[in-house]
Amino acid sequence: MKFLLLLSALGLCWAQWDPNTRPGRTVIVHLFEWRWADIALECERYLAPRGFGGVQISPPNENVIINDPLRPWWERYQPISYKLCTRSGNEDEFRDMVKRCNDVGVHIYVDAVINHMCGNGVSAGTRSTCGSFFNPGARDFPSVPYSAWDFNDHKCRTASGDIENYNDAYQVRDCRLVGLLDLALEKDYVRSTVAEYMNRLIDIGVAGFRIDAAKHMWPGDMKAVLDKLRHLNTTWFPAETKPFIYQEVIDLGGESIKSSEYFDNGFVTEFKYGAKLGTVLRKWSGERMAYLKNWGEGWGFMPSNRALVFVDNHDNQRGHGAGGASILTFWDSRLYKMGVAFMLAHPYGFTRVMSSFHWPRYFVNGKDINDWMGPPNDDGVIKEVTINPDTTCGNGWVCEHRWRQIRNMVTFRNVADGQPFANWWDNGSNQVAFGRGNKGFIVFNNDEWPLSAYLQTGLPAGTYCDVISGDKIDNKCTGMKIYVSADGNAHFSISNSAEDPFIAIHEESKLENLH
Ligand code: QV4
Ligand code: CA
Repeated sequence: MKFLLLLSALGLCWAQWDPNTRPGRTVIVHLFEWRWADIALECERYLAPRGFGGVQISPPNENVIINDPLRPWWERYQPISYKLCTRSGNEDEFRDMVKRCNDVGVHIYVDAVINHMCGNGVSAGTRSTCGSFFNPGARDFPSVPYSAWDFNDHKCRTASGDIENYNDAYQVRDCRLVGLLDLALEKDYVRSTVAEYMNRLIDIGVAGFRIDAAKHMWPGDMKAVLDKLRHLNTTWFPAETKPFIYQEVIDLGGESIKSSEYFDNGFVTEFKYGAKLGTVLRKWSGERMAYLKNWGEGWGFMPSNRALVFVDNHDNQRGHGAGGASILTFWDSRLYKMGVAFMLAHPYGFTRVMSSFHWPRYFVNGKDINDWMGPPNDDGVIKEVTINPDTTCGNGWVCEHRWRQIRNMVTFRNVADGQPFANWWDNGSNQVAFGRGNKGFIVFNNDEWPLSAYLQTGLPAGTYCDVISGDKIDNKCTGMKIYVSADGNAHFSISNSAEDPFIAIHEESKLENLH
């Protein structure tokens, strides 16, 4: 504790790198486009009981209303003001969600769109989700207020005013990303205005922020904003707690801008993670699971204590952003479950699970021309998330976070938290296994033939329920059982045609010996 006090005395408090989840909760879920009322319900009925640490929410600030195409999901990445009213709900509903989720130990992480305002091509008189007037052509956003002085038009050196070359760091920061009006974050007025918006959210009770388009802001400008942020609300957080910061920086290598430039501000999204994991599980480019033995920094990823990791995100699950065709999504459900399970079992990084909505993909020349489609809605009003008797979601919500294989691996990660990567085994091909100290063990068969092996699990002797094929309920296994002998060995048999060709066991899935 003394060390911590010293750190904080030196102003080196590590908090912006502390995810601020409750102890023993190690995973956040992105409830993409959910309404605040539904998130509050999900915190209470599902996320808290299942040990989720938090929720990344869609941008809560007023955005432009786009009608061509009709209400695309990406209209929420075109701010009009920092008023808390969007299709997900109004300020009262936002406050209610934050309080109810915090009260059950599930924290809220806000998607902060602070690099820009709406697109340059949006015409004046276009409506916005809170009815605010604005005029992009005149750079006039009176509800903030921002005026022409507050944008980078004068600073950008490209002919179009848009980013034209991602190898020129000046363009990437000072010009418009796909035409989005670029804020002058070198100005104290803009920094203070952005910080005031984020501080209002901190006072309401949020635990941290995803910084959208962080690559497009100078790290120093962003630090100037972060240094203006208050500590978290002590109703739910210890005094002097800083907000958790994770910055969206797409760095697959080969560009002028590097993720490491942003490490001093907080965590950074590691986009190589999902791209590489998808390639390995699809067995593309000669990749095989046996190569995952040194997964993490060994694969050239950023340090684990700066990495926000995910299998897919709201962009690359629909061909936006980075990752390409290798990205696994709910559309590829069998491999997707394997990928998410691998991510949640492996100690590398801080993990985020995606929770999506369905849309009717329609490919023309290999591109989904429906990639813009927004959330399930009735004439523009986002549909509520209904829960089916089998605990899946209805109304077009995918709810990957409620799939047994995924929610049980959230428990696995929580149980294994802090335990070392151990007992790696592979068959030189696509059959692998590894453990987490003496708390958990997982086995994958991604080969075209059965797996049958005696493996050292590192676990205490006993009968364990496989949490992939079932659950442990009333001290019984609804799925497969695994028998670990006194020396820690167990036999695993996995058919290559199994619905889910992987097995996971952990301390809490062990049956009690009832004498
Ligand atoms: C169009 C033209 C532009 C033109 C402009 C004129 O393409 O050349 O200058 O009109 O106004 C939408 C449209 C896009 C349109 C733009 C309006 O798709 O065609 O430009 O609006 O300017 C999301 C979507 C974008 C969407 C944007 C704003 O992905 O398609 O653009 O929201 O609505 C890079 C970044 C990374 C970014 C990623 C997508 O480094 O930060 O691209 N990811 C984040 C978010 C992402 C969001 C944004 C950033 C922008 O995850 O969801 O983009 O906030 O890799
Ligand atoms: Ca910028």
